[in-house]
Amino acid sequence: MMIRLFAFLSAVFLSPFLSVGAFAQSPSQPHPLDALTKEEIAQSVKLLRDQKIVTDQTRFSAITVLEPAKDQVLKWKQGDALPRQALVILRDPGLTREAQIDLGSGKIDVVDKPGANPAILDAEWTRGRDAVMKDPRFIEAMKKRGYATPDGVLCTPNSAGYFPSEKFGIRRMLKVPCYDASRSLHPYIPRPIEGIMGIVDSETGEVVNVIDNDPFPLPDGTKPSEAELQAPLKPTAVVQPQGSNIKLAGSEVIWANWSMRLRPDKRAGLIISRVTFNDGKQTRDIAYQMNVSEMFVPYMDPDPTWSYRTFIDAGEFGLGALISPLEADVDCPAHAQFMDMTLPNEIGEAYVAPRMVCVFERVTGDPAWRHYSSGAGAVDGVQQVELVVRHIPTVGNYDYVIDYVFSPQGNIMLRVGATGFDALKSVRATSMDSPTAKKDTAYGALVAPYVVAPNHDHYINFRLDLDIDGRDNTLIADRFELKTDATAATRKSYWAIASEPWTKEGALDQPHSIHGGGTSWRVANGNRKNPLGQNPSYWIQSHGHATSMLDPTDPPQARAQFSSSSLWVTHHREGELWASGTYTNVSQEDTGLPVFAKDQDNIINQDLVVWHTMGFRHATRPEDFPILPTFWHETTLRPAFFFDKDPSSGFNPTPLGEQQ
Ligand SMILES: [Cu+2]
Repeated sequence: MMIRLFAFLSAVFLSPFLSVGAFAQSPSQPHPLDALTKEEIAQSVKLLRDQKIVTDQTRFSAITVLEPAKDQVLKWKQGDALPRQALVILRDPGLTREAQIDLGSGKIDVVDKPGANPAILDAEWTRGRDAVMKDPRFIEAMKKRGYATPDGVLCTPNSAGYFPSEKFGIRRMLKVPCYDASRSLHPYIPRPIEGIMGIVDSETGEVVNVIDNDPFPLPDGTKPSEAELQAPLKPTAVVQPQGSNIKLAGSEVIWANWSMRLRPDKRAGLIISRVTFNDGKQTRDIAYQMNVSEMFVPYMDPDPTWSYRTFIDAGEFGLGALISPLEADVDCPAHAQFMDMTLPNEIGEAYVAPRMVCVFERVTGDPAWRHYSSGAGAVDGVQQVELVVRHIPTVGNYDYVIDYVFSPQGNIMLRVGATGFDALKSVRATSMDSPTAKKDTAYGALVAPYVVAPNHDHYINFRLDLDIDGRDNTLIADRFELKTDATAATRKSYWAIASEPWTKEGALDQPHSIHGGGTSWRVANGNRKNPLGQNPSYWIQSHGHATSMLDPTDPPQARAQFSSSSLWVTHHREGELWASGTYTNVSQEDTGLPVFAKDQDNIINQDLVVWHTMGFRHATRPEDFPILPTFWHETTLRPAFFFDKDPSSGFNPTPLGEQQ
């Protein structure tokens, strides 16, 4: 009998209707991997103050849970004592320190981190902006552009990048471009003022330089006319007449056969841990942890006020720090459950980020499977339903919709949708027929009169600590090989799969898309077998992701070397968390993956971490303007030999004579 397990949602046309669920982190069912509570953040700061490790001037770049060792977490059971430690990154002028605090005993270990630069602090951002806007060179440069005073001008500091020729060393620089909000391109897109940029030491407030090149007058603002606005479609929504199938308990999410734990993180945004699938007989490990570990966005414009724009967003700003509240019926369906989460600020206080994550089920509108039987004259099948776990950091002009999507078939899809708006540059050209058009569009597309969107890349690295049926795994290269037989009377060529283990840590320099030949990568457990005698595995199926084309000696590329490969593999080690290293603000080189992989450890039958760089080149176009329609990219973790059948089908493959 066909079992319709996943047909309990139905898409219908109707008006918005359902109430919005909400819950906060529950302190009642704590787990060692949970985020620090408000009380634990306060306790950490009090201990540091009581022991005179910090002053009122010290800034707290991070106050985060220091995870117990993986061994310890895997042995831990509900009811056991809860090991709790905090990791605090402290910044005083010229000095970075890390404090490890045992919240049980109150013991604190502090180490200096010479030369390390944590993320840009709010206070620095404001100090840098204000210092530039008061600088006489800046005021003079603005006068040349027709601004009698900087009032009404909007200046927004960027991370400065690191360029050895500038000789700033480890100073915490910011670079400050400005915009004219009175001549906006859209209600929230101010028009860029080109050729001017302040360079400021954000810690001292010293304005080191003001670049003032090629002033030209800006045109007036624009806004869409009523006639240009499309008439809205009639509403579409999803109903759940029997309620939600999602169970939330503390940080744990349970849906269908899946369970996982969610944790907010100031740097990563959201960390998902202990991802398991119950196959009806047992609960099986798939991932110990998954999260975005870094994001690199280099722009491709050599203009001196643009070329530094090579952002390493998670380490320079923090995706959790920039998380935006989610809106029902825009960001997530109205029936989604929204989660408030607690994060620390830089003065040592906890705050609640409202509606930071949403969790919902959806029907995709696609068949999960179907078959038309001509004998019966009927279609049999079920519709696909999936679970989405979503958060949306807003990093300057970009909003990144970051989804983890779980299917009843055992798939996990990692999806990133870039929206918001392209970074924009004011130019003289009004069309490609303008005299300056060729020069203006050498590194980007004209997206509106007087506006170019410079081309750029997005590289989002996911740290995937996969544990396929346990910790000891092997990375397998499934190579698609051509087999030929010139003497055959009929077919002369075929492909076959040749599988071999990948033996060492490092970047995988082979294309790894299953499409178009090449190699498909699989994390397998060689110590287990499914009922068919095969080693349970998960394929990592990306879909043509880009890798960085920048020269390896180009300073931005040296800082974000992870972007040179779509897939890296390392041996699991405690504390190796960030693809570009722990300290990326004005970093000189990537101290993450290239360092983690340097000793080329043997990784056969070991605890592996795979690091996937989801990359896309953003060649801009007028259709990106004014608001970028969400631009999706996806990678699928897909079971292979993990099950002995489709786990969603209910089909029993046992021969009839052997059934009990
Ligand atoms: Cu883009």
